[in-house]
Amino acid sequence: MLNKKLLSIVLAAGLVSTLPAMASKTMESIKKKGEVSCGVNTALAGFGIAGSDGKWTGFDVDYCRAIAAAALGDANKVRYVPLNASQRFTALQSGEIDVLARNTTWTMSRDTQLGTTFGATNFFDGQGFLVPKSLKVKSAKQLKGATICVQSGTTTEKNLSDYFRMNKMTYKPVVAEDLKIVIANYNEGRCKVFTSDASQLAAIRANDTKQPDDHIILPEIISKEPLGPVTRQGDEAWSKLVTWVHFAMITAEELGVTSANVDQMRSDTNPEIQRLLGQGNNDFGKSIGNDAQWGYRVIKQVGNYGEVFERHVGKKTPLKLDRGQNALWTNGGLQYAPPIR
Ligand SMILES: N[C@@H](CCC(=O)N[C@@H](CS)C(=O)NCC(=O)O)C(=O)O
Repeated sequence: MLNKKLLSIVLAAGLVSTLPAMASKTMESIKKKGEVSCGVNTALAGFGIAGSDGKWTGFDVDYCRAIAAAALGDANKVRYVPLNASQRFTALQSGEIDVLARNTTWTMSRDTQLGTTFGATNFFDGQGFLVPKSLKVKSAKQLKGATICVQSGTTTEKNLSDYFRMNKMTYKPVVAEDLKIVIANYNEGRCKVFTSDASQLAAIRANDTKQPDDHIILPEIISKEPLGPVTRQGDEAWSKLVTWVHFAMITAEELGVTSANVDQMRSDTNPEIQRLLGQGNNDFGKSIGNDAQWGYRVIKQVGNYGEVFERHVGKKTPLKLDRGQNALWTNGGLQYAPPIR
């Protein structure tokens, strides 16, 4: 048995280049259950919603599917647990879910005080305001004294209070825990303004208002909302797997590997593609408690990041979102993956 000092000397000398694969309790339990328990939105079209057939779809749902494809070999082996904002961290802390994939903002207190951990940002967002056109408001600066609908247990609530205080304006929050109630409050006029992350405003305008064209999102974006999956602290192998699933999807987009061409790409000689897909002697899965083909399965069964974005929230969907900050770094966006090597 090497003691710590000796181990560091050995590592520094480059005599031992890797440590043994990390064991993951979460992975063990998932294998036993045969499914990944994934915390998702209660009903937010484009991100996470169950259809009348009970089938879950959405951008975040595809993250759950990608994790299941990597961890269990089958994107369908997911148990979806719908959670509102206030319930989500307790569900993770208690072990009810293995991962939370539900527009959750990475903040310092959430990362360091809740026994939870963040690693990937799968959607760069920011908080905005949705208003009926009939209000004839063009800027958030005109919202003095407004009634504003907001969901509790969110960063949204806090940013709202900071923004109005900073701009020396008053407002009346109309708060509810359940998204359905927040939406009903807005649609039934109990508030004039709806505030949340801009992506969620686009989803709500498209799917939950009578006439989407009667509503506009104001130009001000008042916060940074880096949204990403959350895992429990203390199971690094699992947390790293969840993070690297996102990086694999970004890497695939960078390399032009899609769900449609991934089988051909397996014989491509580009070493980056070989590492992503676990070809040749490459096995980057082992160190995250997995096998060499984890990346291949993610792309084959779910797709690369761009495919998932366009499928659920892109220009051809009711949400009509631009890639914006979620474009690849090579296209002027913020989505960037560290190299697989
Ligand atoms: N990103 C923010 C807000 C996330 C959030 O919960 N947004 C609401 C927008 S209304 C939502 O998506 N609710 C969906 C639900 O409760 O199912 C956070 O992490 O606190």
